Amino acid sequence: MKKVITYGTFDLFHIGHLNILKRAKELGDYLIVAVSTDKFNWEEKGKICQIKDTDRMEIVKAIRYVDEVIPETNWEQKKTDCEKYDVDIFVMGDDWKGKFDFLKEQGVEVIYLPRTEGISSTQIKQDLKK
Ligand code: C2G
Repeated sequence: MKKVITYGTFDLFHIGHLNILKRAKELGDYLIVAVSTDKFNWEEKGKICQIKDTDRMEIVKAIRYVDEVIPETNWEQKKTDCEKYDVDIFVMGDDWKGKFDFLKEQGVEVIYLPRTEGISSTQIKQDLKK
């Protein structure tokens, strides 16, 4: 069984999120998604989410392409997650291109997929403010 993992905030879940999860699942048989906690988002990304982390995890878990959801609490966990879950493929949108290539050293295939143009949680929030 080929296992795939990806990471994200998935705030205000939108088609860009769905597209990456769909394409990630197409690369294997089992998709694990690590969803950033509110604490991690605030402390490490300076992001305040509109949707709290427990709800974001529940929404992602309900997506048909997703087999398992885990919390993302720090930047370092990718290495240990890939070992712990016996991951074959690590996937991220190409806005992260090159940032996680170190995972190749532990035998994980690293794939950056093109982002979906014209949509982002930040854009949605800005539009709502107008
Ligand atoms: N994404 C996409 N197209 C968009 C928006 C997002 O393909 N229009 C992808 C991103 O590239 C990412 C995933 O959807 O792979 C989740 O995006 P975010 O929720 O914005 O996640 P981010 O803040 O990039 O956090 O450790 C990694 C971080 O947790 C990633």
